[in-house]
Amino acid sequence: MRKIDEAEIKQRIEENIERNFGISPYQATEHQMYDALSTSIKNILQEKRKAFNAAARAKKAKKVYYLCMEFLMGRSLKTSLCNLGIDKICEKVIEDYGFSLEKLYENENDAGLGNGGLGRLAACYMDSLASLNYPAMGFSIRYEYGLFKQKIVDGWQTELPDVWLPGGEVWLTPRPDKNTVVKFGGRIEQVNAINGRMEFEAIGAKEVEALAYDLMVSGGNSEDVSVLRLWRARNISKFNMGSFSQGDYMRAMQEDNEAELISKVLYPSDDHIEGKSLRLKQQYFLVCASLHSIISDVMHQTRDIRDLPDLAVIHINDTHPTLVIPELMRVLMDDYKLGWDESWDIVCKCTNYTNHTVLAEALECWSMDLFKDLLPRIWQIVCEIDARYRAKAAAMGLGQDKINRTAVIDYGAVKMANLCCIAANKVNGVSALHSDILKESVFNEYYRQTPEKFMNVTNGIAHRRWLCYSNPRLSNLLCETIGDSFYKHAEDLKNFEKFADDKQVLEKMSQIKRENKADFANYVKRTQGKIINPDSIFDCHVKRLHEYKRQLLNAMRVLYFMEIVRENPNVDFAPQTFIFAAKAAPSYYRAKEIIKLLCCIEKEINTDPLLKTKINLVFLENYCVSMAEKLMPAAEISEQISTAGKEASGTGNMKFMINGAITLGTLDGANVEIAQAVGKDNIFIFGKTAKEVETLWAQGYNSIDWFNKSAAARRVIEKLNKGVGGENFSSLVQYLINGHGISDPYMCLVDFDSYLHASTNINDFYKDIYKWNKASLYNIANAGRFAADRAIEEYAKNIWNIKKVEF
Ligand code: 26Q
Repeated sequence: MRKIDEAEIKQRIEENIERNFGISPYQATEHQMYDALSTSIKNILQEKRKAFNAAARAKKAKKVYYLCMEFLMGRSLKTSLCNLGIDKICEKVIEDYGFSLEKLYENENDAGLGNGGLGRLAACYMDSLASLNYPAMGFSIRYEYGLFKQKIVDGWQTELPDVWLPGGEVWLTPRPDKNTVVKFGGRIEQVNAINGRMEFEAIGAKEVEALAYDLMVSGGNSEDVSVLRLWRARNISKFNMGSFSQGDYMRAMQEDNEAELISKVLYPSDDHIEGKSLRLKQQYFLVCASLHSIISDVMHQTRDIRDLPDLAVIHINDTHPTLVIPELMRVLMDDYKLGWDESWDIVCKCTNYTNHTVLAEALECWSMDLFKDLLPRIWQIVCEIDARYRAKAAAMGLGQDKINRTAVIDYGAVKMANLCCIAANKVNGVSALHSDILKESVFNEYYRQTPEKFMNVTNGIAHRRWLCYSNPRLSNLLCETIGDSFYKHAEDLKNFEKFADDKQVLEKMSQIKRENKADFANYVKRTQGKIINPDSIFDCHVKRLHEYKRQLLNAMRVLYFMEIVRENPNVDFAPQTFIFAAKAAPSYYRAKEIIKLLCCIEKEINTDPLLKTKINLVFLENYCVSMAEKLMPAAEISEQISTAGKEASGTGNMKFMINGAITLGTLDGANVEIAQAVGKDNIFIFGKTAKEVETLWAQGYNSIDWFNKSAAARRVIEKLNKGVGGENFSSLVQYLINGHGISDPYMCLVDFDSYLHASTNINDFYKDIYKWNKASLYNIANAGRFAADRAIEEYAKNIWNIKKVEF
């Protein structure tokens, strides 16, 4: 890495402040200083990227193009400084100008262009790709508004727009040279080509301009910088002159808005799929513009489009960018004049698909009518893919039923996951358990047809961001004990096991956790006005709100503890703070009702002086990446309690683990592998397994039986019936035991007693600080395998077949 010194940083800052604001650094406001430093860093990254690109090109290196509708990047300044290794230098420079670097960081809005796990995973992978010197580019949409800001009003979630621009623009570089055009609708006409080939033209299609903005993602102590290209939609024709000349001024202006709507806002739901035309437009917009970039990138290096599979591999992250399959077919056939078979062969070689869910309601389907109208040429191609698949399946002897279930189009709907499984070179799940479920049930038929396609890559997190930079105290202790090699090689954390019986180290861990908890308590007080006791156990349940993640089960547990303490105020119960944070999809009523319940529990506790000394619950508003970075280092218990078989992987579980929190969880998603990694003494597992859940379900689950079996559950239900914090929750009682149709669909009642039991055990365990810290140490020491670096190495080797650019 080229050395960047203090003088260079100063010079760049001074130039930027002069150019942008016409002042000297000593006259700047804090925000102007933030702006100037960020611009300086962006420029450094751009220069690095240029050099890396030149090296990659010279080697004709194959590049991965990662397509995803979401990238939950969070803040850039701190990570970039740390990754470049210039945080200390910058701290000094900024102090010389009279500012604090820590405070400067707070000027940056989170780039919240994602809902949760899927988008954050994409962001972590960009970091690792750059850190490991793999040639890579990400593509997404430059949403004007990211995920909504959550405000709790009287216990209910309300949503406010997340205005991250223009502030966030500092990190974006407009790339007018990369702009392109995306066409929607129109009528497809077959035109006679000279050589007798069929050729197609879209008549009357609406054109939308895609404007490119690049965001640089630095690697940790590496030569590479990844680029995330974000597309913004703009009306191309500027104004419909026809409408103007007819005097229809308002209509002309309105049409202008319609195109721009495409990149206006991120869809805020990650559970059920609404077949909205705007969402399909967003997906095609992303795919079409990105593919244009990919192909022009490749055609800079070769004259023959047939070289595409040697130079490019496209990743379809969840089904949202599936349209890249038919779009690439269209480009190869219509623009490059290849035949069907040759095009199909290239498409199959170039595309790979990761699945992130097995929930039936989250599998993407599009209505045929919508599809046909919006994307007529793509529709033709999808029909042909469907017809050819059906013919092939029939020839293989598949029954009609199976053919219908596995084909692309069925019952007037286009099934995106099916299209991916048919076309993609590799299909992978995101944890061992999840990948097995894909093979055994959801994609079983494809697995039988093409077993070699199916892979597992267990998710990983950017450990530099989530450990080294978020938790400097723990990082320093690690450096003092095992050296700093874990920064580049997360597996080296394993060496920390040697200190498992070192009382000094264990005591230091206690001290670090206590300091981190105090920092977090201050942050909560400052930003949310809530008081939490840093001497209580921090038990954390933070993630999107969803029935399957069972925040309701946790709420039931807290209600039960409240009853116990009320009944016997002298009960042996170490003070505990239950920390919740979660956003609910705006249209998901049940999720909002659960937030309301949590807020009512909080209220009830706060009005009971006795209870308050033992139990505290806080619901933190507006959970986001920056909040998570402050919470993880302070967490002691990590709640990972989804119904087994439902959480594909989870990644929060890994962030907690690497910061020394102990998991209280079910055998679901990556928890299974966490349990294997740390051993049964260092994790608290409870509840039914995925297989048991499936069997119970198949037998006809009846929640009343479980209600009758559990005295504790009856007590909680009674409490819910009486009301919490002065509000009535009988509808949740209905949901759990008297609902019409299926009650308690995520089996809270089944796992309740076993959850209580495990909670009591973990609390007893906490009483011995050496035992606790030893378990915590084993968690840290074995978290290396959950680093994104490991996941990216697996993708590179087993799925993408790409090589690092060596220097
Ligand atoms: C689809 C169509 C229309 C509107 C929205 C969507 C949509 C958007 C986001 C559907 C799903 C998502 C996000 C899914 C997600 O975050 N899944 C999580 O992915 C993580 C990374 O692999 C896993 O760790 C989690 O287990 C999984 O739930």
